Order: sequence, then C-alpha cells, then structure tokens
Amino acid sequence: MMASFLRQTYGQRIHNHNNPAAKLLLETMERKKTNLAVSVDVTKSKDFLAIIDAVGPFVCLIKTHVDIIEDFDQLLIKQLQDFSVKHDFVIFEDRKFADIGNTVALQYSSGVHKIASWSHITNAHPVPGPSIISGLSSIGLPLGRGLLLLTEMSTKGTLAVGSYTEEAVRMARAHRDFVIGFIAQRSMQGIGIQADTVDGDDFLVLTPGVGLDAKGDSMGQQYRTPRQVILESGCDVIIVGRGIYGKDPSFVDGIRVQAKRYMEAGWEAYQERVSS
Ligand code: 5FU
Repeated sequence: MMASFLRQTYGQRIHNHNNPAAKLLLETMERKKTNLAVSVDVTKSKDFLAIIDAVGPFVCLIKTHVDIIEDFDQLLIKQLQDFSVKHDFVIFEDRKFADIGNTVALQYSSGVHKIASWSHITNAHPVPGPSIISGLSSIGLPLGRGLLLLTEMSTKGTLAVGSYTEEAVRMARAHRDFVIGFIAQRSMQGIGIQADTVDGDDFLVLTPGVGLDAKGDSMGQQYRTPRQVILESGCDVIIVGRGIYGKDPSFVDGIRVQAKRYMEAGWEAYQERVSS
C-alpha cells in the first residue's frame, strides 16, 4: 500500500516538507488558491516585467530563463524580487544545470546571474549522477533553496524515460533535504521502488508542456491540458508559457484573461482530484 499524497490538499502537504522553498511554494498555492506557474520566456526586460506584473495575481510561481534576456542587469533581479513580494509568488530559474559538482556550484553562485542569491528554486538534469546534487546543495541549502530534478521532459522523443527516470527518482530520495521534487509529466510516487514498499516521500511535480488551445509547436514541444496534467497524471503545478502571452507580450489585458483562464482550469482539476 502506498500513502497517497495526491488526495491531500496543498495545505496539508506543507507538513510533509522540511525544505523552506517547498514549504513556501505549498503555502503560496494554498493561500492564493492557484497551481499556475507562468514561464516568462521573452528577451527584453520591459516585456519580462510587464508580463510578470500582469500575471502576478494569478500565479504561485514565476519561472525564468534569465540567460535569454538581452538587457539583463542586477536591477532587473531587484524588480523581480519586488514583484515576488507585491504579488506573492515563488521564483524558479529554469537553469537545467548538467555539469560536474564543482562547475555547477560556480554556475549557481557566480557569473553574471548569481542565481542562488535570488531564485527560491532551480533545477538540474540528473545525467551526471548524485554529485550534481551535492554541488548545488553546497550553495543552495544554506540559503534555504530547493532543487527539482528533471526526470521526464515534455518534448517528442525525449530520452528521459524508463530506467533513467527511475534512477533519477532514487537519487532524489537520497537527498530529501535539498531535492523538493521533479520536472516531470506525471506523479513520481512509487517510481523506482518495489510495488509493496510504502513510499513516504512527498515530492512536488511541476509540469511544463501545458496548453488549452494547441497540441504542440513546430520544435517538438507537446501540450496537454491542465485537467490531463493535474487530475489524470497527478502533477502539482502547471507551467504555462506561450499559452498565456502568445506572440504579443505587450497585450497585457489579453495576458490577464489567459492567466485567469489557466488558473481556473488548474484549480478545478486539483479540486476534483482532492475530493475524489
Ligand atoms: F523541462 C522542460 C520540459 O520538459 N519542457 C518545457 O517546455 C522545460 N520546459 C520549459 O517550459 C521550456 O524551457 C519553456 O520555458 C517552458 C514551456 O514554454 P511553453 O511556451 O509553454 O511551451
């Protein structure tokens, strides 16, 4: 028998976690009644900030790729942090670290972006093995940060399947203090352990590849609906990018409407899950 966290509310699940970033995310979801994360993949600071201010009231988390911003400076980080306080959301830099421990520790703490100093959550590919977790944790754990491991991807033909996924989940279980969950396409509960073993690890699953109006893009992205992701696959957070801001990041009224639409779809699917 497996303890199922899927029927617990986000509020109840706060107590399953010790990591401050995991607690913060669950508290924010419970407080704001949203499991929507928006991925702000634009190249100009002005658009980046306008989208965040527009979607802020509807999200639990803002996901960034700061390395695509052409006019990046430290002031942008201050503005992002101010919005995180104003709108009450968690920050996740989607850096996808993938190197040896010593290198990722430097990439996480230093360089132009100094990710560890402002991003509550970041993520890593498990491909180098457990040393990537030790490297990132040497920087992030003292700061109260959390790490997500990419155990699956949303793209066509992904190699993150089968025993790769299983081994990655095992790696996470061995580092519960810093690894708070996964980027994956379904619940990872019970993955990589024997069927009759109780799985007492409540990991968060954040899921990209979510769209209500399209099935994918021309570069291998695949979309599923919030209902498929949250209710049918047992994920916790929907990550939506272009489905919300489309091709025109300056059309903030339209962006607000879309953010509300995704927030409502995600929350409805969650309510159906916890009450089933
Ligand atoms: F790990 C992953 C993944 O498997 N699929 C993704 O799409 C990450 N992503 C990110 O989510 C990707 O880098 C984008 O930042 C975002 C999805 O954006 P979209 O506009 O909703 O397709």
